[in-house]
Amino acid sequence: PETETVNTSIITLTRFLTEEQAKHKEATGDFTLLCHALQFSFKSIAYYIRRATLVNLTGLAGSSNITGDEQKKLDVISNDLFIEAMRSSGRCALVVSEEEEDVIYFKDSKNARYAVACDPIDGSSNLDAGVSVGTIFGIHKLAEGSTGTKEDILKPGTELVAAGFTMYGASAQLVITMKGGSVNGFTLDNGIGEFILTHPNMRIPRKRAIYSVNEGNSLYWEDQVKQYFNSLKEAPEGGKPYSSRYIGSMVADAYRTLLYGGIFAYPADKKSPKGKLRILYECAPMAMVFENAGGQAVDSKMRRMLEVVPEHIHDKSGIFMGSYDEVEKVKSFHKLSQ
Ligand code: AHM
Ligand code: MG
Repeated sequence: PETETVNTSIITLTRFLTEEQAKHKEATGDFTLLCHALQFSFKSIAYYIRRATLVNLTGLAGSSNITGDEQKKLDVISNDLFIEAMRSSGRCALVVSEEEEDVIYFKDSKNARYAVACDPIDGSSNLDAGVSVGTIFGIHKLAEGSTGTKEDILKPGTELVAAGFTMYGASAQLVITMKGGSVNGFTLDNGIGEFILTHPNMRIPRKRAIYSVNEGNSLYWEDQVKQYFNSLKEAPEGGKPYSSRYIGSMVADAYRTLLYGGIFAYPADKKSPKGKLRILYECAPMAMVFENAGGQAVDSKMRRMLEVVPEHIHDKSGIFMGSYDEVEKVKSFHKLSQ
């Protein structure tokens, strides 16, 4: 009879981070500790999302349940969890969150050298239907001698020391990349509560006939964007048109694009000339993941997304990201129209 073989040589995120730290002689362990705090917040958010419907966490914040208790919406809880994890790590000087109007400074974290941008629950309009959502994060290092100011985070994505996201889907998937490094994917094993390295050195396929965009906005698109997407619906000689896939949670759409290839876009348009997605905690971290996996990410002016510098913490941008060749095609349509 066949005996079940158990793989005992697994790489947990904890082990991975420790081994990464050992590669850098000058490392103090601060970054590793910060990542442990991130890991904790992802596990907690994943846990709450799984229980959401059962414990009445869906719906609007501010509403109350039968017993009159104040109910918190999941994105409020996730935001609180994330910020508390960053504060208690002692390694984070400031946080920018989609849920907070202003920068949050942790003045008690005297020796903190990092600044973190995050969207605690991206795609929250999907939450109540149980559709995949995610957390996006980007980590910057403070300037030499700085104790943490807005300028430490209003930087281009090229300065990010690490970035990634967690998708809460059928399982929780964590994707992380460090400056100049590869992209690694981990799956949360709920049984043992550990993120396990399941997708080492992720590489996005060079091309794939899948596009992901909210086509309901096409009325407002610029001509070159219309022409580009229309071209994908034409069948080449002996071939087929592209397939369309749109979840409406960027993390889920981006994760699929990373694995299968294709293009994800949220272009700037006549209704939203600056686009919808936020540079600091949506566009730049994703762009870093896509570039480090061999893909590309550009804004609606076809500038490299990672080089775009936000003026304000919640600044938005149009974005096209995906397989290398698919983004080249987007660029060629924009050149044609100039
Ligand atoms: P959110 O951060 O408020 O959830 O908004 C961001 C989300 C992205 O996940 C997704 O790509 C986009 O908004 C979907 O927008 P739309 O509903 O306009 O297609
Ligand atoms: Mg968001």
